[in-house]
Amino acid sequence: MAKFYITTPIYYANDLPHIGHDYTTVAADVLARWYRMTGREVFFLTGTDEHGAKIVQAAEKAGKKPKEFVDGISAEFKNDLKLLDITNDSFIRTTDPVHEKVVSEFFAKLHADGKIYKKKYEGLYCVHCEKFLSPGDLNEDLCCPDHKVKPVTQSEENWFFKLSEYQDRLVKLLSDENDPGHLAVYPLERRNEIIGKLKTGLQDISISRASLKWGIPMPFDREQVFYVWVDALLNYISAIGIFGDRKKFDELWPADLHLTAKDILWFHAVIWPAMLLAYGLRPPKKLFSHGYFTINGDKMSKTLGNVIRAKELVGRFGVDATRYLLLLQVPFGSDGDVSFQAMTERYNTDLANNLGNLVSRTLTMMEKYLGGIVPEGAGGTAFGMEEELSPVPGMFDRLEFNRIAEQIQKAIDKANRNIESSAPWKMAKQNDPALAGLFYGLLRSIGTISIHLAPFMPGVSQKIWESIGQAGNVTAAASDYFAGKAVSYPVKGNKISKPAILFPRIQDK
Ligand code: ME8
Repeated sequence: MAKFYITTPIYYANDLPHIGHDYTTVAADVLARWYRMTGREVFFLTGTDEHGAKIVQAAEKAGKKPKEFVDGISAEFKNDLKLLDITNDSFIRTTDPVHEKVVSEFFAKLHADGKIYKKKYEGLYCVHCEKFLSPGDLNEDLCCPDHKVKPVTQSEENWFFKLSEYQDRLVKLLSDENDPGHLAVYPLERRNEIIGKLKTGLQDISISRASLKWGIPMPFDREQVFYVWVDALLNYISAIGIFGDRKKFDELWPADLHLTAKDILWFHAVIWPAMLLAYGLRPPKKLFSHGYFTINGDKMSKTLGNVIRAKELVGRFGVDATRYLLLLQVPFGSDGDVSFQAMTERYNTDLANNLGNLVSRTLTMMEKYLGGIVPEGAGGTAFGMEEELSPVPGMFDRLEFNRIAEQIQKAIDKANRNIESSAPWKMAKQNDPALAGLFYGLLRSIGTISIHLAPFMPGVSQKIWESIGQAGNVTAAASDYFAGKAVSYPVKGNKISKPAILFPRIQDK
């Protein structure tokens, strides 16, 4: 089976990353872990986008040379990956020589094939978006609607890509599932918006800058550098060696899934596939664009001082809970508000009260009533837990992270309710012979829950798995479980070991 190739947008290295950026990466990591667990070989790519005017400005402000500046930011982004337990297989930087060579060679071919041309152009340029805006894009103050600053009139002789030639082809490959080059875009409402906009017409786009030095020089015109966006998009093929090991490239391309946020969907669903078609490559198979985080209703921004960074979340909740909480605030695909308070509430209800409590009281009572030894089992299933969690695989395929969490919480709740209704403290007093079966079922439930939580909370799931007396790795058990093989847990006679409190309650100040 071909490898599953999943990517995140490469992080723009003009500032320190915040949790909006980490959100996409955590989502990609959860999926990568899920696909590995279910038997796929995965190649998960992330990286940093390091050219363009905004980098020059930011470097100047920091009193550094652009390369020195992006080296620092790229390292900061890598720190976030470590902090969040991200298992990317590769990390690409657009200043890597191998990437720069790919950009040059890719466009040298488009140049030779007549797919690009030079023309004089005057337009309204927003330096923050790094793009020309049409008058219709401006808000009522004649400013860029995203950055609230007036664009500058810029006139340049630039190279243009004949994007307009791909209008019909793009409409077809985005809408027709049976098209051999079909690119599936989710959520469907955003796909429909893209198709609607495409049908109103497509302009050729400028792919070079004459007034900028910090970029990849064009091999056929030394006065110009490539526009940062076309340079950045090519990371998805430069990182897998399009002009290197062709076998590796063919194994991975077309990508199975590009994750993006909604603001950059046009680049990924229109410009990128057109560039690939022009070169003679198949577009990626699937794009999923997620929504935007706001903080207490406001856009995250340094000016407002409301930026939340991964370090603060991990310091407060720990890495596993941070991953869980980041993904579950809003349905993936929708916009939503995040706040420390909402995350703390969710941490206390889902993790401290529900999951933590289930594990803690089950194991405490096991020690008290059964000497901490796994008793004879009542058989394979436990409280219908496996049925309860059976929709989860389909939810992973549809990237419904918040629904997975709901499903898992329902399962935990069910096990907790079983404790309440069975009242093992009374059963123990009465020497009820059913006590052993009840605890066997609870341990089995806890094991099943940890298997399902493993892609979100790899560390905590492993701890829970070991606490019910299991040796080995929870992900290995999960692989067998999802392959439909019998997995033996809990194992009669094994000793359980109660972990330190998994999720200490947090008082919100
Ligand atoms: O766009 N909520 O990089 P980037 C959710 N370099 N997601 C957010 C967010 C928020 N508040 N803020 C940022 C770029 N993101 C380009 C990509 S790919 C060839 C080049 C998301 O650092 C953002 O939309 O500005 C994007 O998906 C990712 O973080 C990186 O954004």
